[in-house]
Amino acid sequence: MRNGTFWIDCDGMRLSAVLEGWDGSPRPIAIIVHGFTGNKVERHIVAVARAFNDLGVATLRADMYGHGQSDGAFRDHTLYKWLTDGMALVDWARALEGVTDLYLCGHSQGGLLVMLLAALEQDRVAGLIPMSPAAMIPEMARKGELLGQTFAPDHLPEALGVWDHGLLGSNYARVAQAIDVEAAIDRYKGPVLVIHGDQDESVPVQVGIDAARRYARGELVIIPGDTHCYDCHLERVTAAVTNWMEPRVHG
Ligand code: FER
Repeated sequence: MRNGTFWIDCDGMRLSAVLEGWDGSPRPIAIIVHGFTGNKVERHIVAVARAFNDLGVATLRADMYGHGQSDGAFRDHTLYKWLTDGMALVDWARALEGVTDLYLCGHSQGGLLVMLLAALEQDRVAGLIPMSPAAMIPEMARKGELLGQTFAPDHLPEALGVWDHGLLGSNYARVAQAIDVEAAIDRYKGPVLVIHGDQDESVPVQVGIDAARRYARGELVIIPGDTHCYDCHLERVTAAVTNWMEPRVHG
């Protein structure tokens, strides 16, 4: 194994992943997950990876099912498929030579994903960093409100249109409706840092505030004046990651 881009198998589907900051010597690793319609080379995803790498933490950024270079159709992706992907990434990272502690970090839908994954992997996850976490998706799906569209939650349309991304099949909403975010929060007892911009146009900042409060060991950093993808103050986001991680890595 070496740093770079390669495939990780998830039950016959290929996930495109980038490993950085790894050299086989003992060090933590952070798995970093992008959001809905996002990918592993987005500016804010790469910037956060750099912050981990600068602390001596290896990073594994991956495109999830139906996104970026990975296999699967966008239309067919669900949070269950992303959870299976996430468990494959955790297994892969844990098997990597020299890996000590495992951290999970994700943005928006990837933030929700790592919150759910931390509950499943609670004995393996040293810390969790949800960024602008889209933790309201399950409740919105149950109400029949997703992507600015409304629908009857018990008679789902075959597909929802997603901007320039084509269609999203109804299995997405079926899965989202079945997910219990509060139970996942309550199951993870490790340290959590939630980061959220207070001008987020996609996920209200209150969602991040509520999640941080509910976690047994939740901390919150609000980025004043910033948007969903941190267009204004990305350096404050990376500083928050650095400040929170530093004593865990070198303390
Ligand atoms: C929604 C609002 C936000 C939604 C998804 C998101 C599928 C996720 C945003 C992101 O990951 O950036 O209604 O519905």
